[in-house]
Amino acid sequence: MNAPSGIATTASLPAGYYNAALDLLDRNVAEGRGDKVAVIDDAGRYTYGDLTARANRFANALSDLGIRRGERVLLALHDSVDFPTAFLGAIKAGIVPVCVNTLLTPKDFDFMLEDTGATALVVSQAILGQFTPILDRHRPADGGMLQHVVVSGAADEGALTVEALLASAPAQHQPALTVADDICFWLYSSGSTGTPKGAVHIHSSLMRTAELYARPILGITEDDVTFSAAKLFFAYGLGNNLTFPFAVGATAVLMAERPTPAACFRRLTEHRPTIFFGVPTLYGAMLSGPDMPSPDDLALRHCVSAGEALPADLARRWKERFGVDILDGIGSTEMLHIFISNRPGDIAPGTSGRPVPGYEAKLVGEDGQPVARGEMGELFVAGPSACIMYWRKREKSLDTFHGRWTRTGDKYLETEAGHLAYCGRADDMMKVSGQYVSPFEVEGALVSHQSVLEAAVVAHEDADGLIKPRAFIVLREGIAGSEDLARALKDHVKAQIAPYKYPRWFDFVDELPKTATGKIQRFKLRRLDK
Ligand code: 3UK
Repeated sequence: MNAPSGIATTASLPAGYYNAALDLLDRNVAEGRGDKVAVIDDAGRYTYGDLTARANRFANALSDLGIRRGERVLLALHDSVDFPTAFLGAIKAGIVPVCVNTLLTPKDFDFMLEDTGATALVVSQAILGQFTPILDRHRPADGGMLQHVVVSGAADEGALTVEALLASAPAQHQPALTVADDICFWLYSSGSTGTPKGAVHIHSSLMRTAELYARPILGITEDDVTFSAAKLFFAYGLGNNLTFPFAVGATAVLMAERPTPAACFRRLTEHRPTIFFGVPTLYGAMLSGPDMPSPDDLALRHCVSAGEALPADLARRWKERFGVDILDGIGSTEMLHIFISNRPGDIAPGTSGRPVPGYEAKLVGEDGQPVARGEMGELFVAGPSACIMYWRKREKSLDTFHGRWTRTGDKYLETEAGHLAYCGRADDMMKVSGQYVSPFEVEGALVSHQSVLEAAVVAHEDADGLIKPRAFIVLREGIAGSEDLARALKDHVKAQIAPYKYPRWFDFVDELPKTATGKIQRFKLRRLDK
C-alpha cells in the first residue's frame, strides 16, 4: 500500500492508489463526522458532508470544462469555503492547483500564468481586477493556455462562477487514480533571489505534515478549532487551517479580510478557536493595539509562530498577557510545514527549538562539512514532506535539493542544550511579516522613480526586534532628500510591486559603499545604526 503510514483510506480507490483529498474529506464522512462543522467562514458554516459534496461537484465541473489530469489550475483566492472546495476538488480530479499570494501585482500574476501554463484560473471577485490587464495574452487565440476564468463571488453577466459550477454538477465523483508520489499541488516560493519558483508537492506530503507536526507537537484532535492569520495560499496557512483540521476532523475558522489585530481578536473571541497561528509581526501588533480582549474571552490552548524568528521578549509579553506560550517553529514552502520547533514543556525562548521527529537537520560549513556545536552553519533539512523540484528551474533545483536534503538558505547554530538558534539568511533575502522580500526587487522599484539615481535595500530591526526593509538612496543631481520625498518614494514602491515590500526607513546618502568591481556592500549598510 502506497498511502502514508497509519492512514486508512476509506474512499473508493483500489489498493496501491492514494488521493490526498479523500484522506482530508471523505475519510471524515466515512468515520462518522459528516455532520460535524469543517469550516466556519465569513458567510456561514459547512459540515464535512457539505464540503465533500462541494469538492466533488467542483471536481466534476472542472472535468466538464475539459480540464484534464495533470493540468494546472491557478487559485487566487481569499480565505473562504471556496478555497478548500477548489483546492481539494481539483486534487480529487488529479488536476494540480497552484495557490498564489493574493497581494501580488498584475506583473507577478502574468509570470505565474505563463510559468504554470494553467488552463483555468479560479479567482476571488475582489482580485479579478489585478488579472484583467494581463488575461488576454494568456488566451489560446494568442498562443496561451488559459481557457477558463471562474470567479468566486458575484460576477458580471456571462462570467463563470464557482456557485454556478457547483449548482450544475453532481455531488458524487469518481476520484482520479493517483498514487502517493503523484504531483498534487504547487506553491510559489521566492527564496534565494526573489524570482518566484513553483515548489512541486506530491499527494503524500499534506498528510505527512499533520502526522509529524500537528498531531505529536500540537496534540491536535477533532475537538480543536483552528484559526490562522496566515492565509491558505501560504504553505504555513494551508497546513494550519486546512490540512491539520481536516486530518483529524476538527473545525477551521477562515477569514477573508486582512489579518489586522482587530480582525484577529474578533475571530478569537467570536469563535473561540483553541489553536491560533500567527507571525511575529502580528503578535507584536496585537500586543500594542487598543482592542485587546481579556484572557477569559479566549479559549486558546496553543499559539504558534513561524515565518520569521520570534523575539524572546515578544513571546514573554504574550504569555504574560494571555497565559499561553507561543511555540516558535521554522518551516518553508519547500518542506511544506514546520520541521524544527519548540514544543509544550520544551521551549527555549529566542530559538526555533529542536527538529520535529521524522525530520533531520544538519548545519553545514562553507567547506560542505558539518560544523561543531556552537558554530554557525547553513541549515539543511530532510523529511518526507519535501517538494520534489522547482518547476522548470533545473539549476535552482540542483542548487537546493541534494538527494534527501533540502537547503534552506538559513544560518543556524546549535546551543549546548540542543536547540537550534536562527542567525539570519545566507542570501540577501529578508522575511518581513513572515513573507519574503527581495532587496533587488525593491531597489528596482526605487530606481524607477525620476529622483533616484541609485538605491540599496537592507534588513533592519525595529523596536520589537523584527526585520523590515530600510532603503539607502542616492538622489539625482540637484534633488534634495526630504520627508515628503520619502513619502513619495514609499507610494511609488507600493504602486510598482506588492505593497508589503515597501521600505519603512529612508536614508538619503551621497554614495553607496561598493567593492572595487562596483558591487554594493550591503553588509556595511546593515551595520549602520538608525
Ligand atoms: C524563514 C523562519 C526564523 C526562514 C513557513 C511555517 O515561512 C514559511 O515558508 P517560506 O517559504 O519561508 C521560509 C523561510 O522563512 N523562517 C520561517 N520560519 C522561521 N526564520 N524562525 C522561524 N520560526 O528563512 C525559512 O527558510 O515563506 C513557515 C510553515 C510553513 C512555511 N512555508
